[in-house]
Amino acid sequence: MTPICDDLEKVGYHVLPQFLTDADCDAMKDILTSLPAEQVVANQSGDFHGGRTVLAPNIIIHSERFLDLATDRRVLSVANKFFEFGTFKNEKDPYQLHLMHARMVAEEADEQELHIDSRLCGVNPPLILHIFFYLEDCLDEGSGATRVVPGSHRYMRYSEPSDNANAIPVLGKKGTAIFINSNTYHGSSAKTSAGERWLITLAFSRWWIRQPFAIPYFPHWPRQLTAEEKNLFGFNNYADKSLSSRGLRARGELPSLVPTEN
Ligand SMILES: O=C(O)CCC(=O)C(=O)O
Repeated sequence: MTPICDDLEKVGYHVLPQFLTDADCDAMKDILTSLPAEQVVANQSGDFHGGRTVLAPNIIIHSERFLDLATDRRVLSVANKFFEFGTFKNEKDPYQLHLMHARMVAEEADEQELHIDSRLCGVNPPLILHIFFYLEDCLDEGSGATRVVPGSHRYMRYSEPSDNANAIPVLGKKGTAIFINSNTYHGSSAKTSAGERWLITLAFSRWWIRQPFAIPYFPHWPRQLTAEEKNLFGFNNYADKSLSSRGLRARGELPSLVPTEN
């Protein structure tokens, strides 16, 4: 995993082809396209995600396949290394699952504004690691491929329209994984080709960052979680309600109002 982490440090991203098999991609896409309408958000023109795009949030609760991807050893070994700088020597569980969602870009969608998902430009030690998984081939201009601005993870400013000139599309077959330091400017490119382009986003953040979705509070997981998975998903990053806000244990067990079974 060293070349991946070297690239994450030097240019802010690394592209790994054939991370998922075609069969994995097809099975995941089948799950996503069968989600009930209330589980997906159709974005409107002017929304952050742009018109002609769909977002399926919190997909981890929909299938063991997504759970397995979020806990994939290959992914976690990159995360272990990525978060090493900035972690105290004896600190346990320095990062947590931040989010896992899917995004569909339909024909004639405009390019997405270049942005950073860490929300803090140029921050180092890095705060968040994103991994994008292509469920479709993105082999040509017009296929909606993710664009990245190499080196922008170090910029002490936010993206501007002029950065578009330095954005390069990540062309790759379905199954490609893009590991990206979440400071790196990126966004999908315009889609002019026919059909839908699906992508899964998986992200990990340092344990003290608020998870944008209430991941440990989902009551119905697709399967029983292991203790290790509960740690990874942030179940132990919330102080118990019986302790003061700066209590003896900064990282307590989940408050008892949360169902502990499954
Ligand atoms: O669809 C893509 O290629 C990138 C998506 C993205 O940047 C995001 O959802 O924040």
